[in-house]
Amino acid sequence: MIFQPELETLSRERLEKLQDERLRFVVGYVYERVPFYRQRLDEAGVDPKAFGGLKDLHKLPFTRKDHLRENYPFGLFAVPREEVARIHASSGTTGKPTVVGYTKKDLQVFAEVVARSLAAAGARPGMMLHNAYGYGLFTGGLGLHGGAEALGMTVVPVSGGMTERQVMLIQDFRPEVISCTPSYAQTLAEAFRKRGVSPEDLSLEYAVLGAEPWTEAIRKQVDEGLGVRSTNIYGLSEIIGPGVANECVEERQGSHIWEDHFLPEVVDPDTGEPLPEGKVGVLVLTNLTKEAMPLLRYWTGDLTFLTYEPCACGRTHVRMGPILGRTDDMLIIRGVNVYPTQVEAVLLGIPEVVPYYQIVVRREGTLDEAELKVEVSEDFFREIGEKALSDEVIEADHRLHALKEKVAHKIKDTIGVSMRVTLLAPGQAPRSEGGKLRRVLDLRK
Ligand code: ADP
Ligand code: K
Ligand code: ZN
Repeated sequence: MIFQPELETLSRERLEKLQDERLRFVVGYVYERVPFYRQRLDEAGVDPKAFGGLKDLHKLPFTRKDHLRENYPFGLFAVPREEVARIHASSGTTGKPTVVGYTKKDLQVFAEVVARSLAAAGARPGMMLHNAYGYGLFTGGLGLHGGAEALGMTVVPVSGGMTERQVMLIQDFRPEVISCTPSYAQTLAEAFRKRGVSPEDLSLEYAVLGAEPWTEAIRKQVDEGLGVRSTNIYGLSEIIGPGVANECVEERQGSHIWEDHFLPEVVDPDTGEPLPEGKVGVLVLTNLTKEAMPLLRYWTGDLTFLTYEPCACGRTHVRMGPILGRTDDMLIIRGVNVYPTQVEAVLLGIPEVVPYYQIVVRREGTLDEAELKVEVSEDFFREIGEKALSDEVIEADHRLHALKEKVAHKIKDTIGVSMRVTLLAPGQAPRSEGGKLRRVLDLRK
């Protein structure tokens, strides 16, 4: 089923005409309303009145995550605060999170693109959605929720965590569709297997998985473990949230980007030059219809490629490949975005440790496990008698044990991710040898 067939199957010619009109409009709109864009466009020598639409897209300056941080919280809003109907913020941010806003109409568009995504994933009006994305400032939970309601589904707003309860609700309520991160789908599959519940006994037919990178190997596990056909949902809060793109369940060969709202490009990560179809580079997205906070050429940092080949499902919108990696140092741990600098900020606030640290991420079973190795301060080390910091010593010394707990709690409270903390003696964490220091060891690949 196609949710908005007239829009999702527009001919390339008509789609480009629509994009061209909308792009011209949005460039003038942000120039008039957002001082940041007026300045950026002036600097780039772009006069909105002379702007040539789609063919001049490459002349527009990029918008980057730092620009959102620098304009924290509402500096990029294009409407008065009173007209903002909802605020979200990027997951796992501390210090200055990236804040985004939506007008009533933006929320309607958000619901529509998620409804398109759900329909592409196999969902139908009347089906039940078990929505295990986190609710709150994170766009996942409320994003899927609004889309499911717009499609006419029955929504179960379970949110993340409490696997026992989820397992029970899925068996009792018998939903046809589930939405969550791919790693959480693996966890649930594992939980059902342990209980001896076979996939044929589960009501689930479709799974809509996203917010973190995943592979065909994970897809196979989830499909077999839950007895579903799973598809990829892609999005980011800066652009709208989940529902920027979704795979069609028929083909599962790339995710259709809802191009009448989000204009995609793939550019060279080093030069920013647009790349031809099929070449891997950074995905750059421009909001064509957003009112509260439209972004021009937003640098997602996500590496992928585009294909304009017609899709057998009938949708004409361009498809993006899977996310192959990121160009910045952002980590995604259980769907939550984590920057090493956030960890550093937490450590700076704890006098007994120094910001010499390393984050090690492993995949244990189906879940991401993060370990934070951090050095204690020299003063603190002297106080505890310069003992070798073995696990036994730490467990036996209440000061060391308490410090370990304190670091773990602060990390969890501010970043939203649990990390196992390992205390190191002064001088034991890796130091830069002149080059870039590898503070992150991602062993999941
Ligand atoms: P979301 O609510 O979609 O997780 P965030 O703004 O918190 O939004 O995080 C967005 C980032 O999450 C993206 O830039 C990308 O790196 C990652 N992401 C989202 N969906 C996917 C997906 N389907 N595959 C890979 N990475 C994804
Ligand atoms: K994410
Ligand atoms: Zn398709």
